[in-house]
Amino acid sequence: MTGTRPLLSIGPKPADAGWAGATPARPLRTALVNMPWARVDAPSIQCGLLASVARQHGHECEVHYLNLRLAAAIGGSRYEAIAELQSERLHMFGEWLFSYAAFGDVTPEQEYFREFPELAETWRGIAGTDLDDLVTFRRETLPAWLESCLDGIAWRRYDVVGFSSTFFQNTATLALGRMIKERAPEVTLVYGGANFDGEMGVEFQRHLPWLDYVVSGEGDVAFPALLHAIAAGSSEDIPGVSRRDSAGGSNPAGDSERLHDLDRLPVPDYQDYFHELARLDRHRVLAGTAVKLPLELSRGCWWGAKHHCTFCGLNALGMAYRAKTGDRALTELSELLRDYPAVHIEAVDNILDMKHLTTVCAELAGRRWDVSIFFEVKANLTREQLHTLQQAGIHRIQPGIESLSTNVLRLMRKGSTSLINIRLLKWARYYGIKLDWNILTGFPGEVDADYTDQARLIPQLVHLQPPAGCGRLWLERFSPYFTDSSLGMSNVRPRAVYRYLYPDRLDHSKIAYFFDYDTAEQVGRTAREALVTAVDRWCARWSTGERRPNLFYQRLPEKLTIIDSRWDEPRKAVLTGWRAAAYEACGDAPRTAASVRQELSTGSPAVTVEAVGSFLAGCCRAGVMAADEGKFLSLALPENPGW
Ligand code: B12
Ligand code: SF4
Repeated sequence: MTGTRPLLSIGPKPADAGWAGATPARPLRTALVNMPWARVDAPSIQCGLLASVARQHGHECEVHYLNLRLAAAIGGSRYEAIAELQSERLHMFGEWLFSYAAFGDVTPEQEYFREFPELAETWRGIAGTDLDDLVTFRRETLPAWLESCLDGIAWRRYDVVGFSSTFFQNTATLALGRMIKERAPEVTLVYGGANFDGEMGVEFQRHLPWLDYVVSGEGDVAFPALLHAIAAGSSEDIPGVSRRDSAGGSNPAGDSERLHDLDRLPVPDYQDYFHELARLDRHRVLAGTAVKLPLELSRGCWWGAKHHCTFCGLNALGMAYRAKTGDRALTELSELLRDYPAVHIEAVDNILDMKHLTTVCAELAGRRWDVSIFFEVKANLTREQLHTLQQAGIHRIQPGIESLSTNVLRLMRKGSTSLINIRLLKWARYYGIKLDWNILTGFPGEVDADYTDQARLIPQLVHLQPPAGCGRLWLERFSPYFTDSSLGMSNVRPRAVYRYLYPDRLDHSKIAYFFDYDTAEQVGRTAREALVTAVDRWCARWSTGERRPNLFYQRLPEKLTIIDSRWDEPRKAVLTGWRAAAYEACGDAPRTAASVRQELSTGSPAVTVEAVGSFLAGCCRAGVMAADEGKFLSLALPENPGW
């Protein structure tokens, strides 16, 4: 807990002091705003949660989904194409589009186009027009749309308007705030969200006079405390809240207090999202995409609290793991599914709570709801655990695989190995669980062999789900690579793109989230290209409409038949006796030859460790088993679906 002074209201639990609905001096009329380019196929959990919190503390609160309005105005497909535009070179196109409305000319458009020439083609794909039209879209269409937002909502009727900003919502958020302040200076503006954490929020506030308050960190305690203070006319310091002082400067106040008992959070209210969707042309807004309901069961990261992955931008202060109880989690999930017309759930947790496997997931498996749930998980889940997830309706996971090289995984402190990651790929395929994963490269300390070994391994894995791609890691604020120069990143500086988005009066090193850096490059081009080519080929095998490559085995009396269609010429091998048992013994977890020999010893005392080791090595040469650091993992899946 970062806050030391008592907050304005007194809660029953000392650990979460400040968390309670003490009656405010007067109920405030508040609004929260979700700006472009927030996704349109899901309500905002930030706004939905803080709206519930504000109401719980006696204030009125409405959420304005202006992202949906823009999608309705320009068409959902075009909106989504801009919002989802990914780029290895980080052009932050959506942010650039609204930066003119926020700040006027920062740099001439032509300079941005010179830095990112690929955008001409991208824009043609999105809008079918040229760069002149793009400039008109930026200078006229979007500012006019913001004017319509200004006119279309009676902002004056609110005491407080709060903007939530994560990802590429920032310039739109800043632009509309400035316009509201010009028109209705009496309305108090509060900014929060990941884009305002730490020194970023302080720097924005120092230079942008329309930011009355900025909340850094979690808002569940700080936001209602701030509303109570505004209602009471108090200027008492609140941890995490920086306020514009009378001299125009800001008054930084550290990080906000965190709620320890997450069961005490209200359920997020998504009504305003569905009302707005119903008011607008739903089909135009969503362009055929299904609505997802965000669900939060935990905060922080139980792995990162012990071993912060070197590239991970989660704020170390927010790493301490807190989770809702199983009962509360189930109640919340039931309420969401009961109250809203959606069957897709997306958990926003950084990592699944292992306790939830035996509580929430086991219970869900019994309920047999027709839902589809997404979760971020740790890659070391076992076959049984993946089975539980599948039965619980968790059909898509992001397992943080990041690499198939044990050395690289060590460099990133992932706590996983090549074989552990392959095991996950294997059993996820067996249970039909879709994976979101990538191969990351560029970690200081990598050597050629880390790349060439992966390139050699990949052709044997083509029956498993490929990564979305292979790309260099991004240096993120708050990550160990950012905070600890001994880890190998030097000359850390804001990514080039920021100078096209924000005026110079803001110190870009204080507002940037993504950074460029120098690092001693040890990996040669040939090794790098070998890996990229192997990944591309793997992806291509899965993207064609043809039959996917397969590697499975049939279990029959006293034999195991391996059927392999990963190659042009399908192959078949029959294993008998202890060899069949040894192959299966390496199915669920990586095993050493000695431990396999031990398992076999009851039935086949005559088999030596050497014989087992030589058989397993032969399986590796045949491409039906993978080995790493003295352990073996079989690659074929059982054909029998009933395991
Ligand atoms: C779920 C998630 C995703 C999901 C879904 C994202 C989505 N589109 O909805 C997926 C997996 C797709 C994803 C992808 C990415 N993500 Co992500 N993701 C998260 C995650 C884990 C949870 C966010 C969340 O919903 N939390 C739950 C809500 C309730 O908490 P909250 O956002 O912290 O909000 C609290 C406070 O910020 C504050 N607050 C928020 N708004 C407001 C407003 C006011 C007025 C006030 C007072 C307070 C306030 O109060 C809230 C409640 O306590 C966060 C990490 C984290 N734990 O926060 C990263 C995070 C948001 N992601 C991040 C990043 C960088 C990415 C990626 C670029 C990939 C990457 N390199 O990691 C992509 C980009 C996606 C895109 N749209 O472009 C960064 C964002 C940085 C930034 N400046 O915005 C974060 C913070 C993680 C990190 N540090 O690296 N992500
Ligand atoms: S990368 Fe994932 S597992 Fe690692 S510290 Fe971050 S959230 Fe935790």
